[in-house]
Amino acid sequence: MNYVERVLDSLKKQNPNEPEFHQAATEILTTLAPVVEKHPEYEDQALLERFVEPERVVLFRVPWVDDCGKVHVNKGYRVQFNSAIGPYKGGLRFHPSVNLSIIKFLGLEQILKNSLTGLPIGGGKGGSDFDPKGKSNREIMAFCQSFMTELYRHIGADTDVPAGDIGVGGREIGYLFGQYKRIRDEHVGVLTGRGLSYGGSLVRTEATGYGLVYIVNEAMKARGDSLKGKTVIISGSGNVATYACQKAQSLGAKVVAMYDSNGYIHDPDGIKLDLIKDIKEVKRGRIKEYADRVEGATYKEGCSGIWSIPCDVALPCATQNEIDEKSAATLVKNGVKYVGEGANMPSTLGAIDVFLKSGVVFLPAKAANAGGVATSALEMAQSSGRMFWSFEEVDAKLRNIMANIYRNIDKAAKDYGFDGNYVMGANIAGFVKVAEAMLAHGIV
Ligand code: NDP
Ligand code: 2IT
Repeated sequence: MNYVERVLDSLKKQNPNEPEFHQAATEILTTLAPVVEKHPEYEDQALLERFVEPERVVLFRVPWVDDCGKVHVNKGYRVQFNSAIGPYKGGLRFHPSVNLSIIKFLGLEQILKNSLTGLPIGGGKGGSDFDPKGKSNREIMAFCQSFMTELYRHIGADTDVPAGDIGVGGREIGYLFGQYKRIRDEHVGVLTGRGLSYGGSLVRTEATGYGLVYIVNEAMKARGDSLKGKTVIISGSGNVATYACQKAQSLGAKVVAMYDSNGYIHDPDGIKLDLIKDIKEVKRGRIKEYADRVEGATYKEGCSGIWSIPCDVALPCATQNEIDEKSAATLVKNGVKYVGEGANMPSTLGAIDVFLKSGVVFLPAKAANAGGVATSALEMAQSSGRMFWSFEEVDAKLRNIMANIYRNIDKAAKDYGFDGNYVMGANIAGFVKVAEAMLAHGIV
């Protein structure tokens, strides 16, 4: 076995029952083989072994009381994975599926994503198996306050800066921030995605979806192509999906399908985004309602059917492993040309293989959805500098960051002889900087 294989093998033995973590580590490490070959000092210094082991894992109890007076207990997590290039940075996910494997896969991905932004942020991730669906505002607040009553001692504006992810948006960040400030008596940039009235940044809400479309657009431009007139499918209907849809439409694309965790809608005339926002953001309802309100639109139960709708561009923006090998093959058969991952690890290893072998332009999550965390880092900069940039300023910086990411992953892929393979390009470009910093710090 070579070095990479040995590290992967031992990771699987030491961390059994963590399939998502194994999947992310496999995707990353197998592409790093050519880098490791060039740098024998990595093996001497056990760099890969250190890279895949989180610096710290915090697991805690989150007790809270519902509106009927019943006491509940959830699990809370924060994985502080790697702080070589900056303070730990990464979102919090509240979803019943959350477990250590999922938080670790997200944390590992986050290290390289954050490195790709070119900004000084390390990698971390956290969350809870708490299910926000159907909960009252008071219950959400009670949960967030209890969660922060433990988390506050592990985070800080220069230590670890959480943000949102699935199930954690502006409302939750507000309650979490309020409790942190009350306990610590500090009004600092300890969370990003804050409201504009208390230190948030313009564009952070839109950033992940906008950034995704910006990088897809870069890849299209490089091929003399554009989004104008293209048919697009977007999975999910949350934060990332909504703003990916808005930006794709503003660049002339026709988005014809979206979903939530129950099923998908197909509107051949083009999705009316205001209606989606009203149903999902304002009423926190189900996407099914869209088909009741729009003539010509249809709703189907279940999610995977969405990938059988023919499209030029597919933007998975919901969750991990939403595109398997079979769905990938269907997309290819129906002529998809570009796939941009808004969600984290939405394609299985088999699906990625299908896309790469079919010549689809595949932009992997750690590059394609980095606009969110990049804008979080811009929020941190504004907080530290006690400044507030305009929408245009932040948007221009985001656009520039996404264009740089595209250039860097394209170049890294070419430099290592894998032209157009952005899985290789993103992993290598992200890793090299982290590895350099880790080596400089000695054995820590
Ligand atoms: P939201 O909670 O705002 O939206 C999530 C969307 O995905 C909802 O439509 C939800 O459906 C759907 N969804 C969630 N879980 C499942 C599931 N198991 N099966 C089917 N559909 C599901 O989250 P975000 O938009 O913030 O996050 C979406 C993805 O983007 C995640 O992978 C996240 O890690 C990633 N991401 C987010 C960033 C951010 O800034 N927010 C930055 C980078 C990546 P329903 O409404 O039914 O729950
Ligand atoms: O997956 C991600 O990059 C996020 N959920 C955003 C993290 C952040 O710190 O803004």
